[in-house]
Amino acid sequence: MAGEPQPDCLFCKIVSGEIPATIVRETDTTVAFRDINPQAPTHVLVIPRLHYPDAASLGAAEPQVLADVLCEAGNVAADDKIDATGYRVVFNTGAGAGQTVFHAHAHVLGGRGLEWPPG
Ligand code: DGP
Repeated sequence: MAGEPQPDCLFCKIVSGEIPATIVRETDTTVAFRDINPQAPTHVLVIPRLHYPDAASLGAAEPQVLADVLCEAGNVAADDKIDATGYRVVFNTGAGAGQTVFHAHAHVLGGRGLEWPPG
C-alpha cells in the first residue's frame, strides 16, 4: 500500500533502525542523517518516514510531509551553520537524474562553494 514500509528499501530500514545511520534530526514525519558518501562538508539526507519512491509521488499523496521534509532541510542548514553562507537542496528524481535510492529524499549540501549549473 502507498506509504507503507517496503521490505527491500534501504531508507525504510534506516527509519526502522535496522540499518544504522548518523541521524542528526528526527520529527514525527521525517528523519535526517548524514550521507554515507558526502559530496560537501555538510551532506545530509532528509527523508519522510513514509515510503514513496520520489519527491513528486510524496508531494502528490502527502503534501504536508513534503513540506516537512523541506522545513527540516532548512533546520539542518541552521544546525550546521551553513544557512548564512548558502546551501543547496536537491531531489534527484529518476535514474537519469542520478537517483539511486527510490525512497524520497532531499540532499542538503553546503559548507563549500557550489557551482551552477550542477553536473
Ligand atoms: P540519490 O543518488 O539521489 O538516490 O542519493 C542516494 C544517497 O544515499 C547517496 O548520496 C548515497 C546515500 N546512501 C546510500 N546508501 C546509504 C547508506 O546505507 N547510509 C547512508 N547514510 N547513506 C546512504
